[in-house]
Amino acid sequence: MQIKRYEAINMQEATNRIKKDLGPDAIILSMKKISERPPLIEILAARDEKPECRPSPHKQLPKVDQQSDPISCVAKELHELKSSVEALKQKFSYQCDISELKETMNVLLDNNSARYPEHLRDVYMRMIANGISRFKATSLVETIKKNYPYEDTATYEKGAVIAEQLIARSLKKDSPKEKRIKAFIGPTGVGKTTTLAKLAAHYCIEKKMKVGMITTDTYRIAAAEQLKVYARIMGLPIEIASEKDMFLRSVASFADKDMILVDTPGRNHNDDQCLRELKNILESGVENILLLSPTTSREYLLDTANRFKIFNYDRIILTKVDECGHFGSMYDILDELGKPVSHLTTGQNVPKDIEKASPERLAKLILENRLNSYQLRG
Ligand SMILES: Nc1nc2c(ncn2[C@@H]2O[C@H](COP(=O)(O)OP(=O)(O)OP(=O)(O)O)[C@@H](O)[C@H]2O)c(=O)[nH]1
Ligand SMILES: [Mg+2]
Repeated sequence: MQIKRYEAINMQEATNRIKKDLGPDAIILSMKKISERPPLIEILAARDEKPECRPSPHKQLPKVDQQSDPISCVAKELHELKSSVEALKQKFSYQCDISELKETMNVLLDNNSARYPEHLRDVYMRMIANGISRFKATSLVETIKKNYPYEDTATYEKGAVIAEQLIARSLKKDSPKEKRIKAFIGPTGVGKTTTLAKLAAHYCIEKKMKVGMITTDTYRIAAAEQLKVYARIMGLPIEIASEKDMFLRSVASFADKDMILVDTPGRNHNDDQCLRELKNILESGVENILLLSPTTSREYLLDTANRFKIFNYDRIILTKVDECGHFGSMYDILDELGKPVSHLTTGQNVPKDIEKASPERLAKLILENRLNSYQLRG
C-alpha cells in the first residue's frame, strides 16, 4: 500500500489532487484541520497496490475528525446509514420484503417528527410505523398540539390515549339498524363464505333467529358445496340462485325467516361486467356488506372499495385480522370511505373467530397494533 500526505484548502481540492495522483481507487485514511486562517487541511490518502487485497467498501470510508469539518459529519452519517441498510438487508434477507424495508427507511428518514416535542414525536412515529399515512399522522398530532394543554399530553402514554380517542371519534359508528336480507360481497377469497357461516351460527344459536341461506355462487363447482356443508351442520335451509328470478323466488320461499344470508361469488373485482350482473341479482332491500382484508395493500383496498361502490354497501367487515401486522392503512381507508365496520374476523374457526367491531376497538388496533392483548369478543 502506498500512503501519501496532502495539504489543501478544502476537501474538494484535496480529492481532486488525490484522484489525479493516486487514481480513482485511492482511499482516504484520515483528515484533520491544520489551521482556520488561512484554511488548511491535512489528508492522508492511500492506494492499494494489490487490487485483490482491497479493503471492503466500508473500510474505504474516511476516518474523520467529526468536529473539524461539516463534510466529515455528512460522511459519518452516510457511513452509519449504509451500515443500517446493510443490517436491515441482512435481517430481511430470507423474506426480502422491499415494501417493509421501504417503510422502515421512511420512518428512519422522516423528518416531519422533528417538529414535535419528544412525547408527541413518539406518538407520531408509532402512527407511521403502524402504517398510518404521514398526512393523517401529521393532522392528528397537530390537532393534539393545538387543542390539548401540555399537561394532558406530557408523556407518550397520555398522548397516545388522546390520539386513540381522536381516531375513534373520526371513525363511523355502526348503526343498530339491520336489514333482513344480508349479502356478503367482496373480492375473491376474502372470507365471504366463512364469515357468512360464522354469522349464521351467531343469529340462529345465540339470537335464536330463524335463518335461511342463499348462494348466488354457481361459478365454481365447489362453491355451493362449501356453504351446503355449513348449512347441513347447522341444520339451516339453503337455496341456490344464479339469476335474479331465482333469487326472488328463494327470498319468497324464506318468508318465515327472520334473517336471510346471501353468499356471492368470488370474482375478479376488476371485472365490472360481473359486478354489474351481481348487482342486478341483489335487488334493493338487501343490505350489502363489503368484506375487506387489511392483509392486502392500501392501494388494493382502496381500489376494491371503489369498485364495489356500485352496490352502495351499508357496512364493512374486516377479515383475516389475525393475519395482519399493521392496521394503520386501514384507518386512512375507513376514514375516506366513511362506512362503519360491523365485525372483525380473527381466524378460520367457524363459528368462533368473529368479533363485534366498534370505533374504540378499531382505534386500539390502528394505534397499538395489538390484536391478542385485547378481549375483542363483543
Ligand atoms: N386467517 C384467517 N383466515 C380466514 C378468515 N376468514 C376466512 N379465512 C380463510 O380464507 C380462505 C377463504 O375463505 P372463503 O370464506 O372461502 O372466502 P370467499 O371470499 O368465500 O372465497 P371465494 O368464494 O372463492 O371468493 C379459507 O381458507 C378460510 O378459512 C379469517 O378471519 N382469518
Ligand atoms: Mg365463497
